[in-house]
Amino acid sequence: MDKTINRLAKENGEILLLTHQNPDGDGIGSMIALYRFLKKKGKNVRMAMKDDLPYIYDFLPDVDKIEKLPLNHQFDLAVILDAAGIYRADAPVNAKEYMRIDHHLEGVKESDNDYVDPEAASTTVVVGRLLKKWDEGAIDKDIAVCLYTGLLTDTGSFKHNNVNEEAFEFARYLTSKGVNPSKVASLIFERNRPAVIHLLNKVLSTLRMDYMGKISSLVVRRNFLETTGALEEDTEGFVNFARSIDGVEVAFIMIQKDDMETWRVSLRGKGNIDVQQIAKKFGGGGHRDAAGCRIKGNEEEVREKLTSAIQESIQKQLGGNLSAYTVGGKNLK
Ligand SMILES: [Mn+2]
Repeated sequence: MDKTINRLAKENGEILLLTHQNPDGDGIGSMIALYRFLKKKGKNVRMAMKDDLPYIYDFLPDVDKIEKLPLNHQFDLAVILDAAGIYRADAPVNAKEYMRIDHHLEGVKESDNDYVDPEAASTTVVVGRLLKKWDEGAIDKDIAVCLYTGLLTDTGSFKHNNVNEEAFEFARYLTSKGVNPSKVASLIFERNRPAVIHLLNKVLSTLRMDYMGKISSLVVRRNFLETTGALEEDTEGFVNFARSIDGVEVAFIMIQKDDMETWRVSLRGKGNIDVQQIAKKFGGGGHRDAAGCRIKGNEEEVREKLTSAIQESIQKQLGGNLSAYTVGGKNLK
């Protein structure tokens, strides 16, 4: 952590902050929090990402300062937040030096100054530690709101099994800095457009249960987006409906991309199965309970591939002891 602070503190050139493609609350929150802090420290800093800002995060400060990748410019230092490596920016990034601040399992070592802790509930927890150590007094309400946003979204509103003592301690701390938890939650989760609920209706109708109800899956076809007028980013969190089913060990949602043959897959576990291992088989990654990957093929092929890989993983990870781990699942239809 000290190395990371020292490296940032001594940089007097141009710093670029980045996050991953399909940015989420943790990526955006940690990027803006660090941006505002570095500005206060008099640094020459910019932010950029490849995709548009999901509108649910439009209440965060300085979102209008986020530039679009690629930038035709060389920076002195590029820092990617909440991502397994600079490659996750998914666009060319030109800098003399690279650095990574993150909480994902595994990933690329960008420099000796990286700060990665897979035990942290969110990247904003990691950034919070850095900022507190560097200059606690510079953490104002705006920075705290950004940090809280990452904590809230990456823990699934404090429901996922990455929630630990530090997560609550950090939430308490940010509240003391002026964050209103109810207001932030409402801004993020309670501004759906009717189109999103119409989309959800279509997606839920694709529900399929496999392997004695231990695997559940959902599909988002491109035409669902077209007919409802909803956006791909609106599918955020849909996979949790599949996960919420009694007896399910692994849930996934597969989202069809523009080219019609690529599927963006989100996998979710309930603590017993490490879904990051499954995503890894398809070139993806993530965390124990939440991971993702991309697979090419037609809908049925991809769904089958995933289902059999998950089944294999459940057998391997739980052995012959399936019933011992699974509560419920008796009343499945
Ligand atoms: Mn994260």
